[in-house]
Amino acid sequence: MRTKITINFFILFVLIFSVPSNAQLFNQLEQAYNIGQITVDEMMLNKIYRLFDPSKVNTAYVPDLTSVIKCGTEIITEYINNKNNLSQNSVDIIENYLVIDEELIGYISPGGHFKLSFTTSGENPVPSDDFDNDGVPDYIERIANYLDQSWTVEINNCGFQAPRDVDGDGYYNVYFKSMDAWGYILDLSNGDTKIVLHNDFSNATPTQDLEEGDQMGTAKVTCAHELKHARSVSENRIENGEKK
Ligand SMILES: [Ca+2]
Ligand SMILES: [Ca+2]
Repeated sequence: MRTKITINFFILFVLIFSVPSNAQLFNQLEQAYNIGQITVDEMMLNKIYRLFDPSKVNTAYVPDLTSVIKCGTEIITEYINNKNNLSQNSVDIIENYLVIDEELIGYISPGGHFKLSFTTSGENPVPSDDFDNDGVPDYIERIANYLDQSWTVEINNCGFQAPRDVDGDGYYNVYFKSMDAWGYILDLSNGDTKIVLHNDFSNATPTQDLEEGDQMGTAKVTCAHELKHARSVSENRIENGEKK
């Protein structure tokens, strides 16, 4: 138990660095909803717009368009929980942001736990630099190593429940998207999850990771954080009596 607490504290400590919380970011928006000034559709759409397309945000309610969102999981989960209360038009708009409709290249992490699906062109390109000339973008190889390291610590060493894979092929799926968050998990209706990470972490904030630097240091912490969300979903469902 002490190890679990130590690791969770470490992840939280690094991630908190100089980034406003979602509660701070959406304070005025939620107040407007609570007093009936805006509908649930307007509230949810503005949160999703802030995550994926800030140019569409109503700045009367969300004035801060520049701060990064450290984790979008809370927003995505709120959408899924509220989906039945939203108009079909709002659902269609939001689902359109969640789809990654591009031809993707697959890469299996060296540890064999993850399948990273990416593209180096289009709307969500990852950096294509390949200094070791092995045909795989170095960005993808580094992210794969961060994910494998997180798996070793959280699943193998600490004994947390492994997250459930979306397609049952044995590799946990990871995607990349251009957005204002560093990452999020998508919790599908059957309890399977997938991780979506920022496509290049150009929105990183200063970290204390001197070895990796700000950009990849933020990526490293985000990999651990989103894996924590993913395996928490599995743990909660098993605690509720569902099968692994
Ligand atoms: Ca490479
Ligand atoms: Ca899979």
